[in-house]
Amino acid sequence: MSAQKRIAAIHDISCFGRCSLTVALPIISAAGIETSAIPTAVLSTHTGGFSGYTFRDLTDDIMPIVKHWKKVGIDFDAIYTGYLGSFEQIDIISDIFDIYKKRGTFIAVDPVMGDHGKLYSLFPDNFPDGMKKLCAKADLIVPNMTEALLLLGESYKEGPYSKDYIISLLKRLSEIGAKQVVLTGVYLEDGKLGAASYDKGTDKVNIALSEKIDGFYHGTGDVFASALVAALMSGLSLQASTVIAVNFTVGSIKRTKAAETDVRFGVNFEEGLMELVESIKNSKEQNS
Ligand code: PXL
Repeated sequence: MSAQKRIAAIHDISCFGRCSLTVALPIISAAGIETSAIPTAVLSTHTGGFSGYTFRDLTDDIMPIVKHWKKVGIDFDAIYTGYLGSFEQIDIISDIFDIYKKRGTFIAVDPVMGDHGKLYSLFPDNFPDGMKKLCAKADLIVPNMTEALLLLGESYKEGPYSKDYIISLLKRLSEIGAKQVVLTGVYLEDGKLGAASYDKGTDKVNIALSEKIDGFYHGTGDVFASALVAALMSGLSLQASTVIAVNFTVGSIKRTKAAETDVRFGVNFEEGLMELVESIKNSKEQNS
């Protein structure tokens, strides 16, 4: 049996609304991976659709936590970052990457910045430039279409997209620095939705599509990226991990739609965790 993997997840805690750490910790842990956390901020809810939420910035706590971990001698197989609490945190996270990259840690960056063509409300206009510097140090980046175009400094357009356009985006995103890119919110025709992956090492592009479920469900980017990281760190290929993450996300949306839950409350990923673990296990067995 291989040694248990250990990941550090660096995201905010939105206390209600199923996104960021409240999603990353259970999903990655369910895959049998030890998951540590650094909260970048604490909010009463996420910022998508709620008003009057509380926000406590934890910028000053991040480096002391890492310094303590270093002193105790704690290493990580992967670091997985998401929503950051301030612009200043970009430089701090970049320093953390430098510390752990030397030790061979896999760096996954979900450049959480926006959706539907718009930067999230709390971020300044120059935030994408800072996030680009973090993406340059990553092994894997997982932007949605909005974040991809913010990173490339291009204007957002609605789909359906041509396959050539998606391939061109993937390749240009990989030129920022990461060997692996997984782009979400991809569709080549109406009624379908999924993700496209690109591995610079093999120069292979794969597109994993599923049926599109109408409506905007909050936190699905975090559910997807957490499942992707869980599958990859379980030893699966980028292509297999992307398919598993698409299916897990779609299943979570379907359960939420069937229950007619308020879309701001996030998606029911919890009842799909057993299936996620099974699909990771089956995919591992098929390849061994
Ligand atoms: O799901 C991304 C996310 C994470 N954290 C906070 C958010 C959002 C998206 O709106 O507001 C606080």
